[in-house]
Amino acid sequence: MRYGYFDKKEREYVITRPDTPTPWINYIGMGKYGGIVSNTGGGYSFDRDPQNRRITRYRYNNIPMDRPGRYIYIRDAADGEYWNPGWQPVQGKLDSYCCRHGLGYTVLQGENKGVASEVTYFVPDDKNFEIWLVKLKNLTGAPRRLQVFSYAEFCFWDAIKDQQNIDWCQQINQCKYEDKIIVYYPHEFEQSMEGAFVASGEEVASYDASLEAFIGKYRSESNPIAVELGACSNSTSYRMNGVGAFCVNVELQQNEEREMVFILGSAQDRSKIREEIREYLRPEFARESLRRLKEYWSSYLDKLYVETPDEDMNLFVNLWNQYQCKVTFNWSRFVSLYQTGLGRGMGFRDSAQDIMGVMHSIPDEAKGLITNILKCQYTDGRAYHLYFPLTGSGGEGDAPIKKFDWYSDDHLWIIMSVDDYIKETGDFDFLDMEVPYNDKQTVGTVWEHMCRAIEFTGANLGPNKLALAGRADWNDTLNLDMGNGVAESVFTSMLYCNVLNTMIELCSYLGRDEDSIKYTHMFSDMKEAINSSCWDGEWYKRAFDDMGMPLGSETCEYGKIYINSQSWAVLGKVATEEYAKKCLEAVEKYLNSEYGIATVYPAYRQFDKSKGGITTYPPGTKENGGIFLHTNPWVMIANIMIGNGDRAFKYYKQILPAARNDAAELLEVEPYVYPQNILGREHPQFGTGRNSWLSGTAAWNMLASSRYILGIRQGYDCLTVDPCIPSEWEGFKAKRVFRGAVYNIEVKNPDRVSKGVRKLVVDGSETDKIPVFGKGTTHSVTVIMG
Ligand code: IFM
Repeated sequence: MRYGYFDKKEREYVITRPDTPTPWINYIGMGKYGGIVSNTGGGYSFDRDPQNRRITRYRYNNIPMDRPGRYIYIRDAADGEYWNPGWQPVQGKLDSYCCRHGLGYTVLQGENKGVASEVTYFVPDDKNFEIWLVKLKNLTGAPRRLQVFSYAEFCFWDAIKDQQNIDWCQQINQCKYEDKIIVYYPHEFEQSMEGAFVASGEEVASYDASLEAFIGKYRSESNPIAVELGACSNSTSYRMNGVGAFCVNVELQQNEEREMVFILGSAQDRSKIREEIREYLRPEFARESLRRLKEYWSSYLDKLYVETPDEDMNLFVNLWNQYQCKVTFNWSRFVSLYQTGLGRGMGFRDSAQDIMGVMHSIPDEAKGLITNILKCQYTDGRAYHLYFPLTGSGGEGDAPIKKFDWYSDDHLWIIMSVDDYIKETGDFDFLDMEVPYNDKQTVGTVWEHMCRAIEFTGANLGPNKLALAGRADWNDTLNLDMGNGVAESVFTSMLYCNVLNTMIELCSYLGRDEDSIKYTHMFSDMKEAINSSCWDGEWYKRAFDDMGMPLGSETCEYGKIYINSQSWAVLGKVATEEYAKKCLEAVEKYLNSEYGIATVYPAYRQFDKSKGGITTYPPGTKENGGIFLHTNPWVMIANIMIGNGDRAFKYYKQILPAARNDAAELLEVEPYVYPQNILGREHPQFGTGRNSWLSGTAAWNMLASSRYILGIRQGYDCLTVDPCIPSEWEGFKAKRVFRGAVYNIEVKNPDRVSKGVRKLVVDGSETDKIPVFGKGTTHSVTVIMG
């Protein structure tokens, strides 16, 4: 079944019925103030940090689901009937309903009793507040008297305390009205002047600042007493719970249309709210700021545009995948409907990867985030697992601590993001920039941070000379450390090889010959260690547990073959040509399915403490044999590295959400973004997706599609176009902005090959390299494959 469609012209996903299988959400904001908005108005807001500066409340895992949210109630004063433009929470009958999720904004449109209503939610100009732009139109031939109510349920700014220490929070909460603004703040808190607020741009007929007064006893958001009675009670909340509820009276003549603005936000200084929002309360100004927001996104997307024979791919590469990359760049794995914004901050390894998904669009912001995460690195090279953007503090994650308190891979990923930034910008000076470590107040250059990351892994090897597993590697749930200190991760060893290759490439380019030689030795040693202890006959083993027993081997009853040690054997340039072909063939044979490639096969059946968290999941779920989508683009890239473009594209297409838009009932999650995981073949609900939006899947699919399938890659002193496409393609066109110059690329594939460039023509002359041109110039690139 279909719940909506892609509106390519408006760059929106349009949801045509409210009862989607799960709430289908969008994000507003640019990474500071913002929030989540579902297709029925559910969701919540926060300012810079959803744990430490929560603005509105959300009841996770609640029945009824997806409540509360940013609600507008419309009441017909003539007969008292009331409804919401987005259907929830009243769930009244609507003559028409539609939700339009756009880039950084969401529009809910509902029609009832001859009144068309529309609410647009967005954060203007990266401010610390959001606009609710409400439009009403009387479609009937007679005048109408309506009442519009706003609803935002405030949350104590520390969202964990809001749940844990209810008595304290409820005793100190204050919520008061003054001249069209309702402000919510704790009675006294570190003498802070911070607060949350809701403001109305219209004359206020009545208001409620007390949630209890607005809702009424034993009622809910679906039937608030104030809305039922047609007036709020002008309440103040001296304790308990706060709400931003206004009642505005509206009279509409026949066919008359009216716009009004409500603003929900966060204030550093409560005394300045009025001044900060004044302009934005005017509908014309609000609309103008929405236009600016759309302009921002056009410029964000403008750096890469492709026209391939595959429409779904075009839709994702040009729009939705790029959009999701920005959301993961903003919020890592911190805040979604599944990551609650409580406890788990931004992921170190996650951000390091997310950065690459936006590199071509916003390299300066990418540099900012790289710098921030480098500050999470310890002097010895390892890194925090998690960090909190508001406080800068770090955390360690959930995996059990036995002998080691570090994850074996976190620190290595940062090498990739730094290298990516340098290739995109040519800003080699960044390597000399000093960034503090998170301990001992020491400072190191970016280059030193990278070297220490390598050295940490090099200094922590196990009995097979492979990287020690630590608490876990990329697979957070593979917890092999039992206290003996000998468990080893083959994946981390391969990742180490991958980033050693990056270091070698960078050293050679920079003429750092000594370093280059050192890293070449380290790479050869590790490659040798992996090939001598981890080749299993048909594929690579995945790890050795703390008793020295292999995981991912034919000899294992469960967990015989794992995905990551096959893809990374190729990505790390560890596998010989023969082994690369064999192990990728094994992935196709044992792990692939029509909905994607599973992490492991056969999945574990019961808990096994020597393996840890992975065995807590039922077979076919998440890391235990589920299709953990983040890993799939790695297999695509590996296939491309061995020239198998047809297979890579098959893997790309089988997980492309747009391609499942007509079967959304099984997928359950949003068809416009990648979910983190899909239940695998060994699960009874095979094919169902979960945990949408925040996943490394976004960045890596962006890379797999644009840089590997289409082959458009940035280099230290050039751009490369080296496609590996389905052999049936005639070619494709692309536009790429690189270091300020526009490259209009045309790839022709007359011989219907997958890979290979026969001729390269730049600005009419045949050449073997696409140079870096000056800012503001435009160039043509023709690539003839063959
Ligand atoms: O790699 C991790 C990621 O950091 C957080 N989510 C789960 C992934 C796989 O375990």
